[in-house]
Amino acid sequence: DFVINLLRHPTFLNNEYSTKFIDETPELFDFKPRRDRATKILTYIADITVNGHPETAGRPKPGAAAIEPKPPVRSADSVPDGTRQILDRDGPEAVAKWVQDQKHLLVTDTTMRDGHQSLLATRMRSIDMINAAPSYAANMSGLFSVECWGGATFDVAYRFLQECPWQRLRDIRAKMPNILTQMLLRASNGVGYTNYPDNVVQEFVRQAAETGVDVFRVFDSLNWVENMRVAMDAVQDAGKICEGTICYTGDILDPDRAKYDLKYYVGMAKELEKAGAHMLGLKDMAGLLKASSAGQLIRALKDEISIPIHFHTHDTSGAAIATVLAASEAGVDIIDAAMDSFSGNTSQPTLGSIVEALRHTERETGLDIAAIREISNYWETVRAHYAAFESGLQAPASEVYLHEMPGGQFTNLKAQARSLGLEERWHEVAQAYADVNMMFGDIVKVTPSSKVVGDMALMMVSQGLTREEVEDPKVDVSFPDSVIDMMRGNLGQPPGGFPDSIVKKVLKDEKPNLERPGKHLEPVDLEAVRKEASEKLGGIEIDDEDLNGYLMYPKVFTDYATRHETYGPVRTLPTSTFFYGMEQGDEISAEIDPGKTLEIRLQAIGETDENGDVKVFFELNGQPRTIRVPNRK
Ligand code: BTN
Ligand code: 3PY
Ligand code: ZN
Repeated sequence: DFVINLLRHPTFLNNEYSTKFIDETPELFDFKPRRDRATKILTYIADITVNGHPETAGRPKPGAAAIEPKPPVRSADSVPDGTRQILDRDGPEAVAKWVQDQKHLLVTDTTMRDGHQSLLATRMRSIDMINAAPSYAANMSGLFSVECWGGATFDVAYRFLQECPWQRLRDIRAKMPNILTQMLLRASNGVGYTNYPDNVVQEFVRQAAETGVDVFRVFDSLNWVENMRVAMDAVQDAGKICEGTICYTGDILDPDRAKYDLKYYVGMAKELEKAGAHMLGLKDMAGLLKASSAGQLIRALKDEISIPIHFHTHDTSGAAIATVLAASEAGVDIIDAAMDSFSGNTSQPTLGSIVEALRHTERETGLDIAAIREISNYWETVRAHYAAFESGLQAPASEVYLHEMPGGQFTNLKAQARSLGLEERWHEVAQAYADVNMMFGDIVKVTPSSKVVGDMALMMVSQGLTREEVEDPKVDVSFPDSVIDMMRGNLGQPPGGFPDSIVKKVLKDEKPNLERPGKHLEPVDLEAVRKEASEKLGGIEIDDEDLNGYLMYPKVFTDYATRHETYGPVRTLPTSTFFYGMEQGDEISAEIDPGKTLEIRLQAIGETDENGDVKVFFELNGQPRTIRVPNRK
């Protein structure tokens, strides 16, 4: 039955479906009664309209700028060739060679990943990205890549946005077929916070490559190359671009931070080149590389390795553009920037301003500034809808050189501090963060090691503990689980190891594991896990993408899948409706399949009845529909 239904389905015949075709096409299951997707979506809208969305309750509301975002113009309907065609035609080494042959500075746009991760707690929804993708394809084909996947976006898509990260990737890829898509991968920590068994990492990379990632920026949260090889090898096996990445910390000019000197970075770069990296990523996740040292570092790296260099930084200090220009001057090949309206502060430096700064110079980017403005104006209206997730950060600050928090963590930790009632004591948290770093032996702080440092800092401020007290063998301290886990060696080893005294204090008599964590993790039986996930979800089919979601985050995935069963493809709703529901008289469209659009009008909201339910009256494609939801307010 099923196969015949599938083959006859018009979308299948037209070859225009995107992912989750089976999941999203219930007529395939017509032999099995279930609620249709329109009813599910109306139920979601009714529920949010009556009860509000839990994530936006009590937060600032979108202001007057939050008009419905109109996709930016396209200069042409045909799509010019870009970097993607080089990869597909000639492979990753050819892309690296092509990059090196370019005189101009190449640019990666981070808006769809690090931009919103660093400014809006990673809450940007797929639909807002997919609507921009055709203009990138038409007008921005000179970009090196668009970073649009990985990091925290994977988890947040399932957990908070009720959408499938794989589908996001597939849809962006389909609408932007000429620009390389880039992801951030935490090596053996995948897109999670813990070390996964090797075959889980390998399977994740294989699937990401198949679904649409072209460039994998692979880093380790303690800069341990040993712990990066499994992921790097998997990227190479998939025929994609492996950007082996150094995380930058400290200050190469500071004699007191000699652990992270020029020699250290050059040594790590050579190791990564030897491990088969097609490019070197230089990831300055906190924005610590100063303009005064960038030239020296980039020149030294250029002298010592022969692969292209891709520089990433954050503008937390307000000085990132100076560093980018210094790196450009020193010959860096590619830099990261965010579209203007998603740039600055804890995000990347401003793309349009970098383009302008290099105009009429040897390194002129060739990007079209009018197209950049057009796209940035679109992102500006998109951003207005996410007012609930703005951090309220008012100004850049040099305090970042004290605490060294990654841009993607800063606002998160601030929110955590707020929830613990420590908001007015933020500057103490910043100082504690710096103290914990030194207590742990001066380590790289980036997900997940940054979370460990943050957990410890919050604990110390809330309990009024100083570094001296924590280190004092006579003071009894109950450490956060994440600290115990890291001292056990479960995130690997930093250069020189963790200081013996702190390991002893945390682990007492327990001996840490100094080997690569993955070495001690049994491979996962993938088919058994697929079966387990399916059984937990009432027997639904678990495809390879779902399986990879489940492997990273079992509970987050099953919660998502359960809600999906109730609410349907809510990813197709406009962002205003998703977070705030509708008002009487509002009309929206939701394209639930290519060419299949629901026209939804909210006619009226009834009174709460004696059972505590509310009737919400809709018109769906011109036909009246009534949905009853509980009033939980
Ligand atoms: C989330 O909870 O993270 C988002 C998914 C939506 C949850 C639904 S929205 C309608 C209903 N009201 C709630 O408070 N939760 C569910
Ligand atoms: C992440 O791992 O999500 C990061 O952005 C690290 O900087
Ligand atoms: Zn970053």
